[in-house]
Amino acid sequence: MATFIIVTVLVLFLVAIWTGGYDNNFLQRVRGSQAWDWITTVDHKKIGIMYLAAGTVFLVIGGIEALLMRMQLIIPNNDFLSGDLFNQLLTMHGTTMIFLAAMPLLFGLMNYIVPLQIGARDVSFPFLNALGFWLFLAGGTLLNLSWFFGGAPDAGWTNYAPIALNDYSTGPGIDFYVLGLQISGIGTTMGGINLIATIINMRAPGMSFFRMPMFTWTTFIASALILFAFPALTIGLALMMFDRLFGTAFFDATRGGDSVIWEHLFWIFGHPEVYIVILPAFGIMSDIISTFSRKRLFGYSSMVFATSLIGFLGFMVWVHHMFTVGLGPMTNSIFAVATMAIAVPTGIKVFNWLFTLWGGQIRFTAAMVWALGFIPTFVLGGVTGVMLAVVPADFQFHDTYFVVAHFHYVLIGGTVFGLFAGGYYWWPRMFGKKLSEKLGLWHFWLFFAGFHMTFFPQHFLGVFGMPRRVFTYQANEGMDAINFVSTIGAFAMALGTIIFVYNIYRTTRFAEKAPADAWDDGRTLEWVIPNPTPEYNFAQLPRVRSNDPLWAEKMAGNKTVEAAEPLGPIHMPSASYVPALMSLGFFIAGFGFILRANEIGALGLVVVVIAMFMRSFDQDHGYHIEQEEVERVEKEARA
Ligand code: HEM
Ligand SMILES: [Cu+2]
Repeated sequence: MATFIIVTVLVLFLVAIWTGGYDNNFLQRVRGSQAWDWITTVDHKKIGIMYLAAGTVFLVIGGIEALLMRMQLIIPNNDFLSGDLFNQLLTMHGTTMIFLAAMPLLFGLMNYIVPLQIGARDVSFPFLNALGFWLFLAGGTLLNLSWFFGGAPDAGWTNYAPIALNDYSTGPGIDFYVLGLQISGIGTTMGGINLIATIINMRAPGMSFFRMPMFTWTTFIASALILFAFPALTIGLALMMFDRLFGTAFFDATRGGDSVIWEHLFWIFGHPEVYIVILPAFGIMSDIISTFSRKRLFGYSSMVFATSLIGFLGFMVWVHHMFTVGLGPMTNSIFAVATMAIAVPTGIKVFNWLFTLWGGQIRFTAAMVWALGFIPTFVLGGVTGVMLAVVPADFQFHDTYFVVAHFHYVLIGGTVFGLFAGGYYWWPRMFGKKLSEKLGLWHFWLFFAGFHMTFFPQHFLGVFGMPRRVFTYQANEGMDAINFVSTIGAFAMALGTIIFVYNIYRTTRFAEKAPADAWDDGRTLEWVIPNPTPEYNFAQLPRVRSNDPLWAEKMAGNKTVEAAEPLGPIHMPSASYVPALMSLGFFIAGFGFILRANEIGALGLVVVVIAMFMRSFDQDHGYHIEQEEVERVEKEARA
C-alpha cells in the first residue's frame, strides 16, 4: 500500500515536470503564490527568516519537553511520566535543543546579518544555502515524527552504544535519531561551507579581515568548526546505521566491536559543537555591547585571536567528557590541562567586554540587558566547566545534576541569551519594526530569574548525589525542596518566553516602521541599508575605510558610507524548487529505511538523483534588476 502511494506520487511528480505545467491554470496559480515564493527562494534573508521560524518552533517543542520532565521531577516518587517516556523526552529535548533550535536559530541570524555586515548582495552559493535549510528541516521533521511511528529515541542526546544498539533499544527510535541527524547534518555542513566561502570572497571593497565585525568573525570560526567537526558525527552515524540496520558490530563489544569508539567519534564532534553554538553568541554580545556603550570594542584584535584559539583548542579537549571511561591517568591529565587552557582566551573575552563597558555611555536597551545578564551567567557556567575539568573532582560530578546545571548555564546563559539579545537587536533590520522595549525587559527579568531559580540549585542537587537522566527519586534524601524550586523556575522561564511571543505579535500588528539606522548608534554596515531591506541589499556596494565603518563615517560628519561603484543593473540568482525537492527525496528515503520498507527508501533516493540531474543540467544564469527598478525601490524605502 505504502509503496503504491509513493509510486503514484512519484509518477504524478514526473508528469508534472515533463509537462512543465506551463498552460496549466492550477500550476500557474501555485507558482504565483506566496508559499511558492518562500519554498523556492534563494535569498539569504528569506532563508534566514525561515531558519528563525523553524528554529523557534523546535525551541518551543524542546521547551515543552523540558517542562514535562520538570513536572515529573517536581515531587519525589511521582508517576506523571513513565520511566520509558521520560527517557524519550530527555533524548528528544537535548537533541532538539542542540540540533534543531540553537544551531538553526544562530544560522538564521548568520544568514540574514553576515552578508549585510560584510557589504555583500548575497552569499556565495545561494542554491546551496537553500538546500542546507531544506535538509535541516527535512531531518528535523523526520526526527520528530518518531513520536508517531513507534516511539522517540531514548538513549540520550549522546546516543551511547551499547544502549543505542538493537539489543537494548528495540523500537525504531534510534533509527530516527541516526537518519534524522544525518540528513540535517548534511544541511548544516553545507551551510557552514557556504558561510566560509561568503566571508572569504564576498566582502565589500575595503572590508579587510581585520575590519570585519565580531559577529562575522565568530560566524567564520564557527563555520570552520562545523566543517571539521561534522564529518566525525557523519561517520559515527553511518557506522551506527550499519550496526542497527544491517547487523554489523562496529560498536557491539559482544561481537568484537568497541562501544568506546562511538564515544570518541561523538565527542570529537560534540565538543566543537558546543563552541559552534557559543562562539556566534559571543559575536552577538560583542556587537551589542560595543553599540550600546557607544564605544569601539575593546581589544578587537585580541578578540579575534581569542576566538580563533578557542576554535582550535576546541578540538583538543573531547576526552573531558570521557574521564570516567578509564583511558588512563596520562590521557586524562593531558585533556584536563588542554581543557583548562581554554579558560584563558575565554577570560580575555570577558575582560574585553567589561573594558568596553568601562567609561561607555551605556544604553539599557532590551538587547543590551540580555548581553549584560549574559556576562555573569556565562562566567558561572565557565567556572563550573573548569571544576569539571579537574579529573578527580569529575569522578564525583560525572553524570550528576552538577553537569546538568553546568551545561545549561553555558547553553542557556550563553547561547539562548545571545539569541534573545540578537533577536531584539536585529529585529528592526529583519522585520522593519522595533520590538517593545518594555515587554523586552519583562521578558528578560522573568526569564533571567527563572533561569537561575531552575539551574543554580541543581549544582547542589548534583553534589548531594542526584544522578542526571533519572525519572524519579526517593523522598527525604535532601532533594525534595531543590527539585520543587527548580520546577517553579522552569515555569517562570516559560512565562517569559510567552511574553516574548506576545511582543512579536504586538510589534507585527501595531508598531511603526523603524528608521534604517534603527538604534541611531549603528556602527556596522547592516544599518546603512534602507528599511525594509531591498532584495539586492546594497544599491551600490559600500566602500569600507575603517572598522565600524558606519560609525566612523558618522563621526567624520558624513551621513552614510561612500559607494564603491556606480549605480547600475544588479545581477540576482534565480529561485529554484530543486533544493526543497531534493530534501523531500532525502526525507522519503530516510523514512523508508527507518520503517524497513527498502523500496520506499530506494524511491526516495531516486528523487534525490533526479533532483541532482535537474541541478546539474540547469543552464540558468540568473537575472538582472534594472537600474530604474533599483532607483524606485530606494526612493520608496527612504521616503
Ligand atoms: C526551559 C528551559 C530548559 C529546561 C527547564 C531544561 C530542563 C532539562 C531537563 C529536566 C533535562 C534532563 C536532565 C536529566 O534528567 O539528566 C535536560 C537535559 C538537557 N538539556 Fe535542557 N532544559 C532547558 C533548556 C535547554 C536548552 C536551551 C538546551 C540547549 C541549547 C538544553 C540542552 C539540554 C541537553 C543537551 C540535555 C541533556 C540531554 C541528555 O542527557 O541526553 N536544554 N534539560
Ligand atoms: Cu566538551
